[in-house]
Amino acid sequence: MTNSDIAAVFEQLADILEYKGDNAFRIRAYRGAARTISGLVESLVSIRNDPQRSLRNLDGIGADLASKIETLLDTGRLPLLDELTAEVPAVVWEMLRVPGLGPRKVKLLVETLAIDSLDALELACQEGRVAALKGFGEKTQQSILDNLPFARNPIHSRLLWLEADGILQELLVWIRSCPEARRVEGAGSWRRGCETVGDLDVVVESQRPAAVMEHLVAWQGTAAVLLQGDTKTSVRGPRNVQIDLRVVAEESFGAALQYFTGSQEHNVRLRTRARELGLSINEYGVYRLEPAAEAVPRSARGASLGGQTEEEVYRAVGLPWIPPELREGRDELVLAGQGLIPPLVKLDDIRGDLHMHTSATDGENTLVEMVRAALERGLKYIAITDHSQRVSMARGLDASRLLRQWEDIDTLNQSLCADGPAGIVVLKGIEVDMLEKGGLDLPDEVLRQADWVVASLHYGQQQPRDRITARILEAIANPWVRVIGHPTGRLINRRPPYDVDIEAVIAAAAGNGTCLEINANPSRLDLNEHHAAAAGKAGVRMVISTDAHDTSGLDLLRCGVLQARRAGLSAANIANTLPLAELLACKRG
Ligand code: DGT
Ligand code: CA
Ligand code: CA
Ligand code: ZN
Repeated sequence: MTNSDIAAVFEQLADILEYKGDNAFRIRAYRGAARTISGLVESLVSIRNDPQRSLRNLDGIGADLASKIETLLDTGRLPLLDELTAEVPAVVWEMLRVPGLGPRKVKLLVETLAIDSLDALELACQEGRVAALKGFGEKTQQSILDNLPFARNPIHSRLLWLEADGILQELLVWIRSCPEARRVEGAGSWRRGCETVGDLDVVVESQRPAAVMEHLVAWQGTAAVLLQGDTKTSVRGPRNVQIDLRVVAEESFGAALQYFTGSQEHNVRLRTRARELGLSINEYGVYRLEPAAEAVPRSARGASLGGQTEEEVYRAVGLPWIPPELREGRDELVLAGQGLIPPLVKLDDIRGDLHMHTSATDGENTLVEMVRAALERGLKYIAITDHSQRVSMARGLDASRLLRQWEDIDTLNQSLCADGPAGIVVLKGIEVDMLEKGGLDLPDEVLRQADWVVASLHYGQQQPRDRITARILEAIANPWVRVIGHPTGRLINRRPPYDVDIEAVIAAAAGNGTCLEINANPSRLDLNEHHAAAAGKAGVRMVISTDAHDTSGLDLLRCGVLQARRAGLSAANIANTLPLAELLACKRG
């Protein structure tokens, strides 16, 4: 089992226990464990096998969870989950995919209305039976109806990029351990850094394809073999994901990697360009197009003009290498042809993280622990941005608690520079809520004392477009607000964005010098690539922040960087690539 499988098991346990009305503390522990595990870069197997380390040293993993992880690693199953699953009707899992329906609401629907399918749920809504339930009402009923197509759409069951990455990294380590494998690379939508990934594609260079394919079949993550050919094998892997492996010879590796990285649309355009130059590109290489080439067997078509590396393939059609994140068949070939592909922002360019939570609100780690973790990761500055009071579920801060936190931050900054220059500067920040009725959750006299204000919209997400847009525009115009957090509120696979006029938001942000966030959480990635690209063109600076709720959450920056790269953004588009003094000079209150 991979990290991603195990995280999914703990999420399921938490859902099912919540459904059954179990102890809130226990539920929280499972969710925390799932979060820690999905944020781990290293595999649980290697941590367990390292005699110097212990699973119990991971954040939020005690003796009980450690032993459950071991059971999962050893047997691939967890008896507790099997038992609990048997006690709950299967429709529960389907219903949990409807945005806005949590375990408690699902339970009420199942037990009082005897809902046994999404169709039955739809009918119950249409007949008004859902609205009549305690705690539901007309609004919730309508929102369930609106959200049913979302839950039914298979696109919302694709793996998040980070989940796919967890599985793929373990797979790559395994394939690279095969003595017959030479170059081994992941391709497809994973390599392009897409928000979600359908199946995993791996390209391998080898002179003995059969040995490499046998090696994949022998992987501990392989659950079933779907197809086995001479140079291609497909298996079902962890989390039911399909894995497509292609094995090619040295002279074709670059051509195959290019082909299987896609996207399909990018490849179609690249081949069209090749044809116009009298060339043909396929997964084996680049060839000169002969008249009636189809009639000639491939082996007789003459030597390949390139294919050992991707660079050779692009060079053959007069182009520089194009970063995979841009290969979506938009304008990348035109830009590349004019030498106008921008240098994309890199993880190393990011100097600070400007959105994170501590145990003062709904974070898992203390201020000091977060700062230490940020220092270990080489960040030069961070902003502590806990929730404001409106977010009562997270024990949001009122003015007096916030001012006390800021005193702690002052003291901490002083101690950080007690013996020489500080390695990191901690900014006094807040994630202030945009209230349903308009306005912000803390007065300007408080906000003006902050170093960094993130304004976010968490409540009233069902309001009509003009209301939502007006609330955000008001926050953008506030002189103390530096950045709008997760500007559309979507949660990938779980909740559509709220209805907002994003063009108006971008124009206002540009006009006020307010930044927009690219929230790096793999479920948010908000702004998305299209909006981020538009914001960049409009001259808006973006901030890539993790919104970390624990120390391991700080590792998510790379997901936000990938999203920014897909939007074609450079370091100059991203505010937190700036040195601190320049960052703070960006928008003056
Ligand atoms: P996914 O798996 O749905 O997240 O998306 P991809 O892009 O990984 O798609 P996939 O796995 O079907 O194929 C990987 C790449 O291989 C794809 O981006 C382009 C190339 N490819 C696969 N099948 C075809 C095809 O039938 N025609 C063309 N032109 N390209 C293909
Ligand atoms: Ca794929
Ligand atoms: Ca595939
Ligand atoms: Zn936050």
